[in-house]
Amino acid sequence: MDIIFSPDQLAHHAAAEFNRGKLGPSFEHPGRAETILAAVAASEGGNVSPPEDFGIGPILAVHDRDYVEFLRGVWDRWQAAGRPGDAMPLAWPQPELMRVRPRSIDGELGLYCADIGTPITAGTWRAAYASAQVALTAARRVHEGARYCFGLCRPPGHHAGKQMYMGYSFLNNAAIAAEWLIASGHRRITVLDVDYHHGNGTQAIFYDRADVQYVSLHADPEDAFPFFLGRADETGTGAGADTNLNLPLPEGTDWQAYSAALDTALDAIRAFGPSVVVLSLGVDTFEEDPISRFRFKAQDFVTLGRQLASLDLPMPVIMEGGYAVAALGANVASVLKGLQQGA
Ligand code: SP5
Ligand code: ZN
Repeated sequence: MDIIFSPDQLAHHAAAEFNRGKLGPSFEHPGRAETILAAVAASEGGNVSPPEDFGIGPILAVHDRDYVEFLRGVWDRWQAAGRPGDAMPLAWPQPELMRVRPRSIDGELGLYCADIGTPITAGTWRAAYASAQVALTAARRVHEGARYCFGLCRPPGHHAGKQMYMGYSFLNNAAIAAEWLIASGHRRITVLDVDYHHGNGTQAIFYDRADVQYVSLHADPEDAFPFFLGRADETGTGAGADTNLNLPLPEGTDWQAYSAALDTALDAIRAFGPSVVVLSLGVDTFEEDPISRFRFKAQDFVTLGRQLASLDLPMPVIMEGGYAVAALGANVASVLKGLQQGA
């Protein structure tokens, strides 16, 4: 399977992240991409190519222009204001505060940011832009006839909304790929999200869309990040009624229980009838993941790949989360191996 990756993606490097009330090292760091790249390049025969540059157009097909301009320029403005650390908001506009655009950069950060775990650094825009181009390139390879293509996206994307960043995500790589496939003539696309966390951004982007189905298996948001979206009763709206399927699962879910829910997900995808499935692949379902609470064993990732292959559909594979760095590369390689072995 071809692998798409750009060294620009290493340019985002958050100094620290708040976790459990303490400032510690960021779980999402460049080493993740490096270890995934080493493992998949070894197991897939070293077939790594850089992304093509699709420009800003396909990004603006998903994200609001003011948000994209903000992301592109915020670091320079933060620097100009003489700030010594990574860019973080000081306040967030809860519904009781008017959502007007403040002049202060601290306030403006709060307008677009939704958590305290996603600092902006000198290389954030460069890395996020490259990550989106990686997803687009993987989508184009599949559009042009490849069965699978691995887009080694990093930073991840599935928490990013049209004008919102959170959960280590700035640009929604999977959504950008799905929208590009629709623009390229596909009539129905599914985004299947197997990251431990609910892909709130992807869901929100396509919630009223009849042509893009979003299907997600994830930790119940009553217990886990992103907390405020991902319930089973969120099924889509308007023209998108019944094109959203959430399958929240309890903490401690192991492969056996997950596999049964995945069967439900795959049935819904077959009923929708997409020509391509964009896979949002997180391996933070692993039992040793430091921020997650599912119980996948290493070998379960091969079985996951095989079960996904039973869909018998072309699939750009878009990397999302996974933070158990020692096993991260092997777990991703296992999914790709399982996909190619087939059901
Ligand atoms: C793409 C992706 O996987 N994003 C995940 C973002 C999760 N950010 C919140 C992390 C909070 C970790 N706290 C867990 C405490 C467990 N002891
Ligand atoms: Zn995740």
